This record gives sequence, structure tokens and C-alpha cells, in this order.
Amino acid sequence: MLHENLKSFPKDFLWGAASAAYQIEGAWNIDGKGISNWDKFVRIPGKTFKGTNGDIAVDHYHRYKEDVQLMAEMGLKTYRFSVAWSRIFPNGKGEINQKGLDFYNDLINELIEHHIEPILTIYHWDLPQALQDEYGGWESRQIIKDFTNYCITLYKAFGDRVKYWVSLNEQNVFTRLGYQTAMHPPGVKDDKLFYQVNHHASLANAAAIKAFRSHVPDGKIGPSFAYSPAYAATSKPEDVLAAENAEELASHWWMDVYTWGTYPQAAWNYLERKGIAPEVEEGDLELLKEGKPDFMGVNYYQTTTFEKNPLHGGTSEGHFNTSGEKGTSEDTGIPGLYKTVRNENLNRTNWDWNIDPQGLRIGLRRITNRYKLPILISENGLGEYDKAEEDGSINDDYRIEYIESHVKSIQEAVTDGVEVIGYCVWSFTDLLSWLNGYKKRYGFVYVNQHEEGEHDLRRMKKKSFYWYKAVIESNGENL
Ligand code: BGP
Repeated sequence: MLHENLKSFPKDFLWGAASAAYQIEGAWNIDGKGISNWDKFVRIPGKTFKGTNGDIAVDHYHRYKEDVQLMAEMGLKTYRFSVAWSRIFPNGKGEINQKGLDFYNDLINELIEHHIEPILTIYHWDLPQALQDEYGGWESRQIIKDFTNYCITLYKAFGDRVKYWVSLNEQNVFTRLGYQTAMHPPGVKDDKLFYQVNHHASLANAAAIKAFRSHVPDGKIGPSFAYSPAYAATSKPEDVLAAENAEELASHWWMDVYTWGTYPQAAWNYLERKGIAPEVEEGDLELLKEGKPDFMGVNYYQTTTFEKNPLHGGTSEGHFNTSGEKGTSEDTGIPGLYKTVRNENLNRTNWDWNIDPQGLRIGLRRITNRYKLPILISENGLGEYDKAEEDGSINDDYRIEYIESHVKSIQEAVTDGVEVIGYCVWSFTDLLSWLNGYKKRYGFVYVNQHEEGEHDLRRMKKKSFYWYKAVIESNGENL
């Protein structure tokens, strides 16, 4: 649809930015914090870019007041952050670490004082290592109880002030990279285990949402799903089918479970015939149905284009660009189902991520049509090299262009009738990219932190900082 005039953003639209504990906090072993799976994983040689780790990250733990001050100056309406589970429960369960609760209490109070709505992500990938050691973390059903206990602790501590909650961040990504590509902890490649781990995570997600209803009855909660809408490479029916396969196995597999507590049929049959469908126990599907979210959190970075992949001799796992050298990523696929192919209609970043603002509108509409849930865009942004000039300016016009085009696309979706609650740009300050160190930057605020040498971690406002401030001031009218 081409619209003559676009609808305005809702008056209470949550213009925001996002982060995650491990990527910003640092203070990895301070004030009683326990060790997480990431604290351990980054110490294995060759796992991260130049061996970078989050020991210090951008030291948000000690500089949160300065960071919130910058958010206030920008006029942010909301800030999405995550809680490090091992700060609250150093062993994942058992005794609570009061200093961990204090830190997040202080942060939340600081945000509220500055009229910034907190959005709290309960789990953004940093699992207490003690749980991984004891029972394999997400590999065991025991995680459901410990995760729910951790959630209830947070609901009781912060539910009076925090009204927006994200349960699991990108379940599809942390399980895929943890159990299919071995690029994230625990560094395993096992397809059957991957689906089993996902089943446990979905159950934990549902149990957490179910418990939320009695502890924070006036709050809203949902998972954040990493959605990459599938395109067909051509109008050949076999390519269209490949895209359908991908949409079902790589997206509906999670979003259907979140919303309805059911697995999509063709994907289920495919996995069952291969002997890798998850084992479902009595009562599981009932629990999944009881965990319906209030909104679908969507992390959108790009669309993916698919074509037919032969059953024999087809493409399987390919190299992922974590070097920032354009053109080094390879196609991936599942023989017999689909394979990715470069979309020549789209420009790409230096990390080979497609730049596709219209894809966001398409994705928002697909979710609205299928699930009829409001949507929180919990992440979207551009990771690029940034350069601090001698006069301290950072001219990130490419980032402004990226965000502006995506905001326009959201407005088009809003005009189409999609209910969007808010938009959290990834990220507020520069931060540690899990596998790409500090050279792949996303922030509105530059942080003087690099892979090597000593750096003073000072904060510098990028050109995009001022631009987004003006967008917020005009509630998106001033693009
Ligand atoms: C999402 C994660 C974020 C963030 C972002 C950018 O998948 O939720 O934590 O890292 O991607 O990814 P990257 O740092 O790999 O560019």
C-alpha cells in the first residue's frame, strides 16, 4: 500500500534505546557477582574477536549515573536493559546477593527520576555458570524451576516500578549459536539437543509469564524474538516453498509456541521424521498455553532471502562474517529445505547484514496478521566502524540514514494498522559486541574503549545523538 498521508505515532510511543548487562556493565567479579557462562567462554582462546571480554566492557556498573544523565539529555522515553542473573544469584539459585539487587534498584530509581520508563530484560544470554556445571543449564528441565525463581525474585524486587518486562532475549539466537554453530557458550553442535534446549527454554518462558500475572498484575511482559522475515529469491515455486520452510522452521517454530503453545505442523513432522523433535512431557503443552505474552518483542536487523537447496549435496552451515570485511560471509542452509542467497536488491553493512527498512514493515505486518499481538521493537540498529575526529565529533550520517528509514517504515506499518508500543534502538552507548569486540559500534554515544591498550572510557555524543533527540522531541514528526 502506498499511503498519501501517514498516521502519527501514538502520543505515548516509547522512543528508546537498548543494551544488555554483559555488553555494558563490566564489574564481572565485583560486589558478590557469580561467574556467568560468558565470563568463562570468552577466556577460551579464539572464541571472540582479539580475545575481547566483558570484564570491564564500558564500565556502566560504575558509570550508570552519567549514562542515565545522557539518556535524559537526549529525551529518551524508555531504556531497555538486562539484569545479570549471576549478580542476583551468584550460583543461579539459593542465596540472594543483596548488592546485586541494590545495583538494579539504583539504576531503576535513577531512570524513573529522569522520567525514563525502564524496560527490564530478565535474560540476555549470561547464564550463571554454576547451573551449566550442575545440570547443563538449558539442557535440563531443572532450569524451569530455577529460572522461575529468579524471575519471581525480580518481580518482587522491581515490579512496583518496572511495568515493561522482556522474558528471554532472542531464544532462537542464543540456542542456535550455543547448540548448532558452537559460536556461543556452551559451544556445542547437536541438532537434537538444540531442539530439546529450546523446548525447555519455551517452558521456562511460559512459567515465568504465568508467575508474572500474580506478582505484577498491572505489568506487561513478552519475549524478544530475533525476527528475520524470509523472502523467496525468485517466483519459482520451489524457491517460494524454500522461503515458506524457512519462515516456519526459523520463525514460527518460536513465535507460535509463545503465542499459542503449539508447534507448527510441517516443521514438527520434518523434525520428527529426522528423529530430532523435542521430547514433550505430559502437561508441557498446557503450560506453554498458559504463558501467552502481552506483546511480541521483535529484534529486527535484516531480512533473509532463500532458494531451493537440494537434499543431496546441498549447502549446510557456512562461515559467518565476524571480521567486518565485506563479502566474507557464506550462504548457509539445510539440505532439502532451504539455503540463503544474497539479495542483490539490498545494500549490506561491512558485516554483510542486509539493510532493508521495508523488511521491518513486512515483518511487523506478518506478526500482526498471524498473532494479533501488540509489538515492541526491542532492538534495531546499525553496527559499523565509527571514527572520533580530533575535535571530538563523530559523524555517523550512515547510522542516521539507517534509523530514519526504519522509523519511516514503522510509521507506514502503524498507518497499516500495526500496534507498535515502542522502538528501542540498539544501542544507547557503544558496547561490547559478543563476537566483534568494540570495532563494530552501534551507540548514539561513542565510548572510548577498544580491543587493545588502555582507554579512558569517556563518553562522546555522536551526530546521531542529536538527530534522535530531535526525532523524540517531535514524536517522530520531524524526520
Ligand atoms: C542481537 C543481540 C544483541 C546485540 C545485537 C547486535 O542479536 O540481542 O545483544 O549484540 O544483536 O549483534 P552484534 O553485536 O553481533 O552485531
